[in-house]
Amino acid sequence: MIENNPELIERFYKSLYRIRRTEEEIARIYPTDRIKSPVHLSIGQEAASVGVCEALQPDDVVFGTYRGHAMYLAKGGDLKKMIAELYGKITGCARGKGGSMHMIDIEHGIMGTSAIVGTTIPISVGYAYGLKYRGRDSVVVSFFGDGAADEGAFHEALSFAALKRLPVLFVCENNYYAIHSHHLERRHSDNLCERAGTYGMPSERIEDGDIFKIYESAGKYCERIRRGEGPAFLEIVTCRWREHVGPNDDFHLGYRKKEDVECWMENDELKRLRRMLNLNGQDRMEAEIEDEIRTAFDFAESSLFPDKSELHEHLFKE
Ligand SMILES: Cc1ncc(C[n+]2csc(CCOP(=O)(O)OP(=O)(O)O)c2C)c(N)n1
Ligand SMILES: [Mg+2]
Repeated sequence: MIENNPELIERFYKSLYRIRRTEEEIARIYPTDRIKSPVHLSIGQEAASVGVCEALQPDDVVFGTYRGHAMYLAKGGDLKKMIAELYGKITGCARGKGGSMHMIDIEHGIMGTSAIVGTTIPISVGYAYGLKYRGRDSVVVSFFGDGAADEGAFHEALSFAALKRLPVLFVCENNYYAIHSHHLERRHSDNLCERAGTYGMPSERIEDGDIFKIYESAGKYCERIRRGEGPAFLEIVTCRWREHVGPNDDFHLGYRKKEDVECWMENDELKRLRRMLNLNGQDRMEAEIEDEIRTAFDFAESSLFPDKSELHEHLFKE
């Protein structure tokens, strides 16, 4: 029973707490206009990124979407560079020119995120093709939302990855909405796993957001991928607590029921893990993370904006 493994509980809790608190700070600072980019918060969805990324090896790589803070932090991305990027500062992970939707930290295997829905899926498949061609045994994880599964590129990428038995784990964070459209307003059935299966890859759907199940399933698929048996598909049903973009909740809009979100809040993985922790170490761990977050915001505040000459840098490969 991995639920009884104290080392794992601590690792999961630490990562979940770090992401939650970082995003709560982003939400708090956002109205001051010091953050210069729109923010798509992952609050409520963290267990998907943490469960999957904890199952990876350091050499594995991830690609993601504009809702990418959790993935970036869970894979070990530099927090100072992330906050500086949100502030539009030169010390940011994309030199202050990308903002929240363009998280990247190649040193830690975070290959990039994009604002254009679905675009990183074929890019991650291309990357996996490159890895296979060179005989490397790393796994590529492609994170995307349920809305991306409506794009043609999603289907083309899955089909090609299965055909060439590429080392990709597709991870769909299904929060049921593309902006304000429920998935059943966008397609006939909600079973993404069944669709992935028709392309020729194993797939699994985790419906309750249980981080241990996510970790085990991702680990199982990564082993399979490393054995050269081709791609796999993991659908993680989850819930975005805040508005599509921005720091607030959005119950006043009426496109979803408050009770549906509150139900996920009551079953929050962060709270569950906190109850499972050995309380002795918890205060110290949380204090260290709070310190790291404060330092990251101070770093962003005191960094400089890019010089005008930066405008024409990094547009093309040099
Ligand atoms: C190609 C493309 N089409 C439309 C949009 C507008 N758009 C931005 S976010 C979004 C919803 C995507 O939903 P999903 O993939 O489920 O991600 P979530 O926001 O739920 O994390 C849409 C349609 C876009 N950015 N790119
Ligand atoms: Mg969605």
